[in-house]
Amino acid sequence: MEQTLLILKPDAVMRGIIGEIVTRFEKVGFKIVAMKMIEPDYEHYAQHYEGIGTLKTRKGDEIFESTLASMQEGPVIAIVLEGVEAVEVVRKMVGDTQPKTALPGTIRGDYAHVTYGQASQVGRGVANVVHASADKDEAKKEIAHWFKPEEIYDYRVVHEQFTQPRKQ
Ligand code: 3AN
Repeated sequence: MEQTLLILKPDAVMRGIIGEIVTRFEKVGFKIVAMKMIEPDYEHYAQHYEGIGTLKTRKGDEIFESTLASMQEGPVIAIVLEGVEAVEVVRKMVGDTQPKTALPGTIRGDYAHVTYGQASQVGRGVANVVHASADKDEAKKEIAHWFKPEEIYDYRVVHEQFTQPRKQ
């Protein structure tokens, strides 16, 4: 089974919508194999967003620094989700990076409306509720960056039976 990293950003934690967001992934059938509240420092986020995510290279210094500052406004919830093609399905549920263009039904489309333009006017990283790994390689690197192997648990959820061969 595939694993992916999901981060509930400070805006999600401070708005008190942790439960609502986690519920969406549980309803879909993803298994939560790791979860913790954590308030990482600049270096941790620099490695996450540039070392792994190449945000500075792709979007420049200003967006990189404002994103790191926004992420350090409070604690976040880090989660490892496991399921069939978890990386792609979780990204689908998360929606477009810019909430204004994220479709209704996605987390960013349902829980935020802000734009890149407004975020840059006020010097903030766009507050888009969650982060999710972009591809399988990023997921592997991000999970290793946020969790020790012993923080990731192995157990069964009841709906796993529907992803296993049928009993004869
Ligand atoms: P995603 O998080 O959808 O993979 P990335 O990796 O391009 O998108 O961006 C990482 C984070 O940087 C975003 N989640 C957002 O918070 C912030 N960000 C990206 N582009 C902008 C932008 N143009 N203006 C403000 N913040 C941005």
